[in-house]
Amino acid sequence: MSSLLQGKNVVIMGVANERSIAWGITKSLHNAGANLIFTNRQERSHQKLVKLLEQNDIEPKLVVSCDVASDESIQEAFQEIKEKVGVIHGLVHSVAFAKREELKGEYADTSRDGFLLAQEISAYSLVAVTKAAKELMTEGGSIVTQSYLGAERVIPNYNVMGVAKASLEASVRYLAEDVGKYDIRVNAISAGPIRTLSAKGVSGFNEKANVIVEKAPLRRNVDQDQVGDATLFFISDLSRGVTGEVLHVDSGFHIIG
Ligand code: NDP
Ligand code: N5H
Repeated sequence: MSSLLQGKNVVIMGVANERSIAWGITKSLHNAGANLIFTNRQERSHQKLVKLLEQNDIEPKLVVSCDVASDESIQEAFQEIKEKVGVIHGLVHSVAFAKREELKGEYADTSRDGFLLAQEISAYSLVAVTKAAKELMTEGGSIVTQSYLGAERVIPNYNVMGVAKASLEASVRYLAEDVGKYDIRVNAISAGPIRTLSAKGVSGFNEKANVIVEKAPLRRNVDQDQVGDATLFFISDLSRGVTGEVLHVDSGFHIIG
């Protein structure tokens, strides 16, 4: 337990179950004393979240529904947060989606639809929620999103999602410039492979996780708790001099040629 985030209100988007990266983040931020507000898209995730919070004795400030595909849904969610919570100090964006059939084979085969969907849910959503959240961050704030190495390098099967993450990381930089004048920071974490619901059933996951154990400086995979603690650094004042950054939490894999 620490008091790094005592009295701070932080919105967490993207807990689907106990394996979610956003759940690792929840534990780290809760242990640092933050008041937490959650958003879910699916009813199933909402139910899992409520159960997890109960089991872990975490009292949420608020749980609201939010589908980032809809401007109306985003507006309604942040309006409710404004009315029921007021000022927020942090926002964790841990949301992505691509059609399963676009996550294999050749990137050249990506459909127009599939490209736009991946960009909309995985990259534009950060722009839309930053716009909504900044209105509530009247005391300054910190926004953190989740990326992957496929944004920087060609990683087999990651395909359309790699291009969406490249767009997400560029958005982190442009947004950081826009909101810096309000003392709001925007950063990303680029995590190594972690077995989550999203990762389930996609081709190539095991291979990527095995390579980390073989080749990364630390010779082990990362977990949700490590991403949680790195996110705590970004949400807290410990990182007050850092914005527009992409921090690799990947056992050092990205430095290996
Ligand atoms: P999860 O499946 O646990 O989380 C993905 C979340 O995205 C779900 O909670 C889902 O909500 C949410 N989501 C999808 N579409 C929408 C939408 N339209 N509106 C609102 N929420 C939506 O997987 P992860 O924890 O792995 O993924 C979290 C982030 O981490 C993603 O950005 C992913 O790309 C990134 N990442 C993951 C890595 C990994 O190896 N797992 C590595 C590096 C980055 P719901 O369940 O309600 O549909
Ligand atoms: C190189 C790899 C392995 C291949 C690529 C995986 C990419 C995964 C990302 C997206 C987010 C997965 C996804 O959208 C799956 C959906 O089509 C189907 N799943 C769902 O609908 C579930 C039920 C819901 C909860 O999922 C979502 N997203 O809403 C990359 C891996 C080594 C690392 C990795 C897994 C990265 C990443 O970005 O997640």
